[in-house]
Amino acid sequence: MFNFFKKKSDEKENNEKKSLKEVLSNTINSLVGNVINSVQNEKIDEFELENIETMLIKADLGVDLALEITEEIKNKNIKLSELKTFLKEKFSSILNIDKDDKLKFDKDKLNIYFVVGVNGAGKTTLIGKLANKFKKEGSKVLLVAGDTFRAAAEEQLDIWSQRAGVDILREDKANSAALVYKGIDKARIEGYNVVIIDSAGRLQNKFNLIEELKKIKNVILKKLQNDNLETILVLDGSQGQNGLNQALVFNEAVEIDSIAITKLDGSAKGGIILSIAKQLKLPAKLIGTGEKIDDLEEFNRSEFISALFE
Ligand SMILES: Nc1nc2c(ncn2[C@@H]2O[C@H](COP(=O)(O)OP(=O)(O)OP(=O)(O)O)[C@@H](O)[C@H]2O)c(=O)[nH]1
Ligand SMILES: [Mg+2]
Repeated sequence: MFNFFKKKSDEKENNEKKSLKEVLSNTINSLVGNVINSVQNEKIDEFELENIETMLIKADLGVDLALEITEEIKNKNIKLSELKTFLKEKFSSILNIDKDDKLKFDKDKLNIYFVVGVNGAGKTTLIGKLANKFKKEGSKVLLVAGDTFRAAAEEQLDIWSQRAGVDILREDKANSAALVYKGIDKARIEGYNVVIIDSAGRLQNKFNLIEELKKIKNVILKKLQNDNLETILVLDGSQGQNGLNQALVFNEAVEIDSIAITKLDGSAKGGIILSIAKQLKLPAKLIGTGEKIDDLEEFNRSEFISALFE
């Protein structure tokens, strides 16, 4: 079997849990299988080059990157028998940005994760899964119900906090920036080592909402001591290239450190991971593979490449 991502012991017990290679099978087909299968001739002709380009765009690499790759195949005169190796090297170099693909974490520090993204991307679910992971690893975890915008958002986070067995700071009719301020104080005083901050889903074109996110980020920065801070943008992996535009807007507003791609179960649009690495030099660090608490994988570049090509 494909030993794709490190198996946790409890995963082995759960026979129903799919391997990431299985979860990503559609993405793997679209990024590699379909591209290679669109070529028949050892010397790739113009028509086949167009097919390759179409397949890469369909795999959600984005037009620019698809064009760049197709041009390179043409200019370097890559043959069909060399295509797989060429793609492997190309994808590896795109992912090989100068940033760690592990979440920042230091057990002796306060680790603050600020989670942002558009409505329905999967922020609150991801927070539940992350809380569970940190709790299991022995951290004292506090969730901050910073989504004070949508009705029932705090309730939803509360349910996740109970599932994960972690604490939550929530307040009715709270101002989100003020609540975050309190949350960080509480964490310091009461010795938490992980704080995960939920935020309201923003349409990236809603000026006020983006301004509020900036306010929260500023509060966090002001409160920062010798802590780790990671601002995580959650993208819906079934939305493909839309994610790139979202990433641009959010990155400009709150400076994103890493990307979590949710709903990659069943999606063929995982190419977005490459396109964001290429355009924004931002690493994917987490992958959501379902709606349950354990449906979370830590992204690892080299294992992703192995899964794609081996
Ligand atoms: N299949 C699948 N569904 C997911 C995943 N992550 C989240 N979902 C579902 O996506 C929907 C939205 O998730 P939420 O976590 O509420 O999204 P959100 O970003 O917090 O949404 P807002 O609070 O409205 O902005 C829910 O029905 C989740 O169960 C995933 O990895 N896979
Ligand atoms: Mg939410």
